[in-house]
Amino acid sequence: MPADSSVNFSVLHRICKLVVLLCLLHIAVTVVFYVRSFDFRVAFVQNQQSNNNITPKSQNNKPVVSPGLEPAKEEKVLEQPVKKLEKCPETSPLLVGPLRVEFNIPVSLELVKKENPNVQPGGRFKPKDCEALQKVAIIIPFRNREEHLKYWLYYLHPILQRQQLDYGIYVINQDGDETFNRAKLLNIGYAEALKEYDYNCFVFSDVDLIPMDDRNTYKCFSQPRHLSVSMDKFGFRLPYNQYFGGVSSLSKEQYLKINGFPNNYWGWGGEDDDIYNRVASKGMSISRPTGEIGKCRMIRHNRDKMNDPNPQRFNRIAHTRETMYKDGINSLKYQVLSIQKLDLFTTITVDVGKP
Ligand SMILES: [Mn+2]
Repeated sequence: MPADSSVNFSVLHRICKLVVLLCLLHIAVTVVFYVRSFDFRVAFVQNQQSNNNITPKSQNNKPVVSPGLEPAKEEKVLEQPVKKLEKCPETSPLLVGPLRVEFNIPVSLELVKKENPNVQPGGRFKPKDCEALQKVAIIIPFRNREEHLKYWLYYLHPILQRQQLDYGIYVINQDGDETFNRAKLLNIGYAEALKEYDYNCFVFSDVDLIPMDDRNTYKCFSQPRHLSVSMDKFGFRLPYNQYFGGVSSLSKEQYLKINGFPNNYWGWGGEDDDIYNRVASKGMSISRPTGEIGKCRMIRHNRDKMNDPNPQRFNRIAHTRETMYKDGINSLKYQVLSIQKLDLFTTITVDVGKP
């Protein structure tokens, strides 16, 4: 055998040794990782059992984020999402679009309560899985309309929850039999709701108006919003361009900019046009949903007692720009007679005085 081939053979021998060594190393590393991942899985199962109160979302997320952590560290990471929620998306993924709205089957408060187990006393709610973008107080001027209120709660609570709002329902009940004063009740709702929570948006809704599409979000926009834009009562059309009645929303800033609403419109009509004038005089415009999304139904009813058309309304509307700084949230006077935190709403009964 020539010397050449013996050298070749010894080189080959070394290479083979190296390959075998590498293979062993590879197997060793694989075994170590396999055993460690097995340990971790056991630890995770234990974690799950001892942390049943943690939301399912965080349980699913954590092991993916940090698969190599020891059990003790893992627990610490799991606690965090409970304290700091992510902001809710601009458009809620829970919306379903057009809704069927009917008033022929009577509904009871017990039924509404059963169907909305997540609503807290006083009619409060906030989403569990994300931080709501707005804190919305919904103000309903009220007197002797219990039947309408039941339908309103029946339809609105599920809608408002799907809209992922941090909201509270305030029914402002005018005591006594004097002439009704819608706008003053709205002012009172604004003032009373703020005593309770740091709301930044106010939705003012008549008790008999139900939206027919949950994409009509009960929140605030960069301009004051008119929400009840196509009511069945008006053939699903806006009765006139300046119409601001029914359901509207103003942010706290927008509301304060116009000094709130007038306190001296007694009886039916005019106060919504006065509010429109206030908004326009401050250079703001009215934001609205499309006619399709803004469809809503009004519960049919006869005119209430002590809410006849106000004959002074035309004269008052003509002078909004002069009167709005004297008459509004800065001149509001009333007396709270009672505050009741019920399961589905807060009732505030007030003495608003008389004309
Ligand atoms: Mn009505």
